[in-house]
Order: sequence, then C-alpha cells, then structure tokens
Amino acid sequence: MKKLVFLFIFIISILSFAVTQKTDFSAYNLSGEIISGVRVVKVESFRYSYSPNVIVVNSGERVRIKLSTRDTEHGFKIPEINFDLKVKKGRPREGEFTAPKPGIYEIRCSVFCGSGHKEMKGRLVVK
Ligand SMILES: [Cu+2]
Repeated sequence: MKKLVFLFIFIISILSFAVTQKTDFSAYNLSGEIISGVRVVKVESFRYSYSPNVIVVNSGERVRIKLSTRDTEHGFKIPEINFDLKVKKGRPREGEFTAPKPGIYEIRCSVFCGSGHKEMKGRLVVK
C-alpha cells in the first residue's frame, strides 16, 4: 500500500513538472482588446488576487494595463520586466510595457495590503 502511495505521488510530481514546463501557449486565449495597436487589458485588484488572474499577451506587442482596486491600495508588479503600477480605490491607473520573450512571468502585489499580501499573485503568459 505504501508503495502505491509513493508511486502515486511520484506520478503527480512528474505531471505537475510537465505542466509547469509547458512552453506551448497556443491554447491560451489572448487577454483584452487591441485599441490603436495596443493590447488594452483591464485588471481589477482585490484582497488577495486579481481579476483576471492570468493575463495572456503576444511577445513584442505593446500592452496597457488599466488597473483598479475593489478595496484597498494594491500594486501590480512584474519584477522580471521592472513593471510596477500602484492603485488606490476610486483612482484607476494605467501603465504600459512591451511584452517580453515567451514565457510565464509572475505578477505580485507591491503594496502591503494585509495578511494575504504575500500570496497575492497572478501570471503574465507571453506567447
Ligand atoms: Cu498587497
């Protein structure tokens, strides 16, 4: 029985590794809409996540994030590309960046917003 449990855990580990290493992003639907050549994506932040939580863009395109917050002040930071946008309630803000090379980039909150702040994350998928 123990052997079976270990085998099961082993298979799950291999599968999750395969999923995180996946580099074919063709199945992801692109986020937002193109306005004057810029991909405009509306993002709402809240304790402790983002809506949408996964943002999908094409490599090399200009991306504009229109950020708002439902509750308190939050940030929308993509450390790997040095992008950071902070927002206060009732005062939406926007910022632009050029999508980097294909890959998955972490988005995290850059303003301390409570007990779940460290887990407030999203993903930028660049295909
Ligand atoms: Cu936060």
